[in-house]
Amino acid sequence: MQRHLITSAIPYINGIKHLGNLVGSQLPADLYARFQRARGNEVLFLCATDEHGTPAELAAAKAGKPVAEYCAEMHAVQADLARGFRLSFDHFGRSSSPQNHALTQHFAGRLAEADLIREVSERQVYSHADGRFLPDRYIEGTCPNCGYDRARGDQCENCTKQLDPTDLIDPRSAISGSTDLEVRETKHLYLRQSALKDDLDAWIDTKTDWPVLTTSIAKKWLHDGDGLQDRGITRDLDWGIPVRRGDADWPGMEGKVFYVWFDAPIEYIACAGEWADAQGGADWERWWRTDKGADDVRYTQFMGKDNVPFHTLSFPATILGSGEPWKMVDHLKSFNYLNYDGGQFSTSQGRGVFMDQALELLPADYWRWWLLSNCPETSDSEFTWTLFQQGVNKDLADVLGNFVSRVTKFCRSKFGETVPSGGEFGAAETALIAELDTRIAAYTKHMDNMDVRKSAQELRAIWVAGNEYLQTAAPWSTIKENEAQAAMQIRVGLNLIALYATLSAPFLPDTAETLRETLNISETSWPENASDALQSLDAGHAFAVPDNLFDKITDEARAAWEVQFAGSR
Ligand code: B3M
Ligand code: ZN
Repeated sequence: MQRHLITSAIPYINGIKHLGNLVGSQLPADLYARFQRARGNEVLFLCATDEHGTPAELAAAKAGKPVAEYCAEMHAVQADLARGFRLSFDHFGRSSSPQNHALTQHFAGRLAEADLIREVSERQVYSHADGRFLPDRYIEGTCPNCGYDRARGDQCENCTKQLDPTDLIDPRSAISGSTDLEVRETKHLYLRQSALKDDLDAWIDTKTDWPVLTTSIAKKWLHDGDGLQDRGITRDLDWGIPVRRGDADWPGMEGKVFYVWFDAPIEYIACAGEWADAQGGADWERWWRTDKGADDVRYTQFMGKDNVPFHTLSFPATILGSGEPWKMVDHLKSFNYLNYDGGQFSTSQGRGVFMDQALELLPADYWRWWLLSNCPETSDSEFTWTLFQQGVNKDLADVLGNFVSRVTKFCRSKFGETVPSGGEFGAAETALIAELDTRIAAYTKHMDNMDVRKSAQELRAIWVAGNEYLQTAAPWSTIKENEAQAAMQIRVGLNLIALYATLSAPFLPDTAETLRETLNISETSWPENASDALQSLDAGHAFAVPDNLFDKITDEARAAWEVQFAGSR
């Protein structure tokens, strides 16, 4: 039995996530976790909300609520939607948890002891009207390079030039619009990543099975220009984890908090502590400390491509720098972007379909199937209502749903609602078994490798194989001359449904559950071989005919949704 630690990038707290966010980390992570559990492996699957940083503060202010209250509410909302999409986290934690406070401060203390933190005096823009220092991207002004009048303090969106806030002409606060700004001296802590460059380089070199895309991003940051830069890990904000050195105060750092990207990945570890506490004291260190049993854990992270540098460099720098035996990531699965109907999904512009809206339209499995089978794996991919309608109607309704309906209804009408007896396997069944053996092996391999689209294609092919068998065997004709043979054919059909329940469960957990209830079977184990799998339901076993598994999306519904989602939320 293998042990799999699986984490999804933790979604920001400020608002409900769109389908592009969902398919870029949480959903494929869930697919993998469900698959590994189904294989009989031990899994700890963790996710959380990322609750610190300026966006959280601003969203709370906009909602007119204290930040802590806002975060607690939004965590509950996101947890509820995660359940709605059947994301099977062992724990859905919060980066604002006491466990993460303690652990983040612990890491900072260890890094300071290892002389990996230095203090830097900086000049930063303070806004009197807002009563706060402004992060670079919350300062707007005119670009000195191209004259664009809405350039941000970190970069000009128009000409892409990297900027310093002090470069901007006529700078103003992007929060209030106020021009009453002042440059003030403030002190911050920097993590000396440059001192860890060789260690990181050597560690990345051991990751020979990582996609080139991932290692090349890491190598670029390590070697381009002046090489890996030290990173500010503190901020002048009210909301966040107070800067401390372990349990001790940090003189000169009063009133400051750690930068959100410093504490967010540490939450992967703290979340295991939250999980353990919620279990009444389970042993979480056996998942995270290589000196306490985690050396045989395989750790996989899922994330969008923009998160890769933080997971290949910043977080590993924190761990390596601590000098403690924490488990480091083994495999890192990253995704490109899902676009929405010719543009981008956008939280700030409310463009696209958001998780709550999706579940109001259709059950989770429709979305899970389409999103996973079209996920932006090797390149960006696109959601359109037409593509969505096609995928759902063809794959789910015509192939899987139709198969289940035909087999169960035919059986009921000719043999009643029990698995019929009689007949022997012949050439058609032998051929089906051979095809299934090949395909199940391929499917299992793709799932193990996290090749999501290939997995979906193979699963679809397995459903198609059943349809083709049924079409060729044609029990509705066979029964006219040879009832025993028709009984055998339909028995194969019913066993195929049981097999589909098992194989489809990682993609379609609710449908799998319905199929198991229909067939009156409990949790099934991953098939060893197709021959046994097709003989798992004995003659005489009672079943029920399910309601239609999937409704087709009509052209009217599609057209209405296109209009409904054309504007912004
Ligand atoms: N919250 C960004 C994102 O959701 C950030 C990920 C943190 S992972 C430690 O894409
Ligand atoms: Zn510009």
